[in-house]
Amino acid sequence: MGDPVTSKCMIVVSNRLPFVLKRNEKTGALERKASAGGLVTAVAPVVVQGNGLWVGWPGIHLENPDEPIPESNPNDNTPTAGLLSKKVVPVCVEPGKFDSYYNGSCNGTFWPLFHSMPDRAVFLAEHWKNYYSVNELFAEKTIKALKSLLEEQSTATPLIWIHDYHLMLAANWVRQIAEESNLRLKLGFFLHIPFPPWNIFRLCPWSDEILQGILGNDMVGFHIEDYCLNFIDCCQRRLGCRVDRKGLLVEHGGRTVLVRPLPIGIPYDRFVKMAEIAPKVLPTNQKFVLGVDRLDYTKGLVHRLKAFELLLEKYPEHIEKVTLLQISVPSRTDVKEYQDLKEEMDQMVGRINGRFTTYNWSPIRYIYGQVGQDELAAFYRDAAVALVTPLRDGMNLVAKEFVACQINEPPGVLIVSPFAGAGEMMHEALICNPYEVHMAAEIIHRALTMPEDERTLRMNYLRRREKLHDVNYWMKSFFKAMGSLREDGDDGLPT
Ligand code: ADQ
Repeated sequence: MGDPVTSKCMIVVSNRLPFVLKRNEKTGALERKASAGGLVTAVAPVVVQGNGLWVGWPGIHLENPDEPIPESNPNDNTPTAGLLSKKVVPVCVEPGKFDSYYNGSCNGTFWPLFHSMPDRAVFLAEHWKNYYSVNELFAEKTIKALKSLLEEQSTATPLIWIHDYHLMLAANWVRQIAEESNLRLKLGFFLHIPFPPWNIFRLCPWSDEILQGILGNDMVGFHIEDYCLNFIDCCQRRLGCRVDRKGLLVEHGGRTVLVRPLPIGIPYDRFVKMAEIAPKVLPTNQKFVLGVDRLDYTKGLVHRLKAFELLLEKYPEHIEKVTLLQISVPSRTDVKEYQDLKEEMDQMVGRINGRFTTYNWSPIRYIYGQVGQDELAAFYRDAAVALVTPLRDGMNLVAKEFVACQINEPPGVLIVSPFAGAGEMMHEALICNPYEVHMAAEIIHRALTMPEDERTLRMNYLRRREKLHDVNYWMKSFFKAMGSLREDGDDGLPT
């Protein structure tokens, strides 16, 4: 969609930098390693092309926090290629504290709670204390970055864009220090995961502080309106704020905070191009049902395998003709729940394969690892069906990437869960409640046997919507919501 959006003066603040640093075992030198994940795919190109800075944890404990960040490798073709080291501000946290903040609070408390899985959430005052102080540290680093940007561009009003549930408290401190030091800024926040309803959110012992922290921003964005309304409801019921549900506004501390649904998109044209040139990797003598996910309990992977097993049981005509290709990228591997999930997946794949494998076919091909973007595009392009069946998901970029890569005629079919943000808007997909595995098996069968003209009709609508609402559109919507899109509409730069 047109030229990419760039920003004159923007600081992105997120838990991780858009790449991680690794130490070369032989030379001891630091090297960059690309990360998988929604945020990087979406935001990195914008910071690369604009005059921005990125504040975040470098993925490694640096004994010397001033050790220079290496430049990207010349062969790097990831979204962060071209992000110069001077645009990167690492936040170094002592390992014990980081573990408590990240694995304890972020992944142990907020991830399950915000995905409406409170039984999995652990509430520990010690983790909260570290969450609090790491957020404070991020705020201090952000202020430092803000000062350096203002020195370079004294006339600009920098836009600070804080991301996700790791940093829900940071805005308040940034605002406070900026006001004391008379610094200009605009603060925006985007939550990449769902915001839960009041009856779930209220279980958090620190709910007031979280709401107050988020309300330190001028604008708060969520993927869909449901999450906006949940947030507004919590502000009213917990803090007693005056709210406007229609206008999506919350009054707090003498300011009015804008709450906006900003559904994230993907770099659509880049995926189409990748699909056009990626060599074939899948055999053509059978149909592939594709799953691509981080290995996470929210993604509904165990339910998915069960549904596929039921499909083979109920419809044996698919035996030797259809294969489930499940690609799971390792995630949060130090957390026990994730280790348990890996074990469960390994066992299930083994059991189902043991049950159905014939001498020339196995029902499930399971890749536990990250795959390259070109290979991923080829999988998306050549799969007959994509199974995007999370139990709960903020948006889900895989559904969108699959649709973008569907350049073959006739196209494949997207199956999506109504509990993903994507399921709220990709109406022409087959909608599948992942909890009822028998129904899910029926829907996979329906997708595999859908007439060509229906597939084409559905996919055309899906592709059109994703092309229009791509990642540039998302960025523009964010800038517009911040009231900082240039009036002349020339280049979409925030002023
Ligand atoms: P995630 O939970 O990481 O993101 P998702 O939106 O699906 O989920 O994004 C995953 C990204 O990782 C995709 O771009 C995908 O291509 C890539 N990926 C996944 N598995 C891979 C593999 N094995 N190899 C290579 N790449 C792989 C969070 C929220 C989501 C929200 C995004 C963006 O949980 O709901 O959509 O942020 O806001």
